[in-house]
Amino acid sequence: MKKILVLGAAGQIGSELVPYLRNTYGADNVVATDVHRNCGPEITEGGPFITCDALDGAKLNEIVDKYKIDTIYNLVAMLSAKAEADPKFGWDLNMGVLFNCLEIAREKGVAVFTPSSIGAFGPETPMDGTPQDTIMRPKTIYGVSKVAGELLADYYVKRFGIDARGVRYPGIISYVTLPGGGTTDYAVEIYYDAIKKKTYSSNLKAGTFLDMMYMPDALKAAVEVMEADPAKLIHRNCFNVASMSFDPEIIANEIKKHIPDFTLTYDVNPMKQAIAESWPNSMDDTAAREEWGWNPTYNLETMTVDMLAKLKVKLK
Ligand code: AKB
Repeated sequence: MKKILVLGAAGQIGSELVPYLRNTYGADNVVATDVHRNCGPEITEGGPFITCDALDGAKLNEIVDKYKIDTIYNLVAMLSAKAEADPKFGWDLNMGVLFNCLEIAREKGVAVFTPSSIGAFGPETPMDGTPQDTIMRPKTIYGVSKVAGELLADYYVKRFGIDARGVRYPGIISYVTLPGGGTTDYAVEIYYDAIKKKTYSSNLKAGTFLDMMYMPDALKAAVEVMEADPAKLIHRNCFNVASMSFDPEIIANEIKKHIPDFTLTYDVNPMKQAIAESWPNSMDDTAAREEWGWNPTYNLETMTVDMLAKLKVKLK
C-alpha cells in the first residue's frame, strides 16, 4: 500500500484530496500537512495530521522518514491574482516547496505530484484547442513559476531518474473550501451568490472563455496520473486536462435553469481580466487521454446540478 504525504491539506484541492486519498489507500497511509491547523476535523482527525511549513526541507525530510512516505502530493501554491500582489513570495513559495519535494525525491526515491495550470500559458499560445506541447510565455509570476516548475520537474526526471508527474489544471470549481486568490474564482463565487443573493457581479467580462473543471474530476486526474503505467507515459510534467469551457454568460444561463430569477451583472477587475485574456479558451487534452486514459465525468450541466444541491445544504 502507498504511504502518501499531502502538502497544503487545508487548501481548495487539499481539503478534498486528503479524504479522497484516505478512502482509496487507507486513513493511516495518508499524512496531511499544512502550515496552519485551520482545516476541518476530517483532515486533522481523519488520519495523521502535522503542522508543517513546506518551505522547511528538514522538517519535510523528517516526516518522510518517520512515516516511510513513498509519494508526495504537493498542493502548496500561491494562485495567480494573489501572487501578483507579492511576486517575490509567490515565486519563493511555489518554487521553494517544489524544490524541496524534488530533492527529497532524488535522495529518497519518493514519487511527486505537483499541479501546473492553464496559467502556465500566455497570450502567444494558441487559445483554442491549446496543444499539449506549444509556446508558453506566461505574463504572471504564478504562470512563470508554473512553467519553471514543469521544466524543473522534467529536469529531475531526466537527470536523476525520479518519478515526478503533474497535470495542468483549469479553474477548479468546488463547494468544500473556497479557492484563495485565483483568476478563475468567479466560477465558484457565482454559485455561492446564486444561492445566497440570487445575483452575482462578475469580475470577468462576458465572452471571457476559460477551461474549468469540477473538483471530483480534479481529484480523479491527480490519482490517475500517479497510478498510470510509466511505460505508457511520453509526457510527465505536465498533462493538459480539460472537461468544460465557458464564459460568465454561459454559466449564469445554466444557473438560471435552476434559479430562474438569478441575475448576472459585471464589475470587471482589470488585473484579473488581463490575466484571463492571456490564458487559453480551451485546451486539447489528447495526450492525457491517450497516455493514461483521462476521461472526465462532469460537464457544466451535471456540475451545476451537484454544486447547487450541495451548496443549498451547506448554506442553509
Ligand atoms: C488561478 O486562477 O490562479 C487558478 C488556476 C487556473 O491555476 N485557479
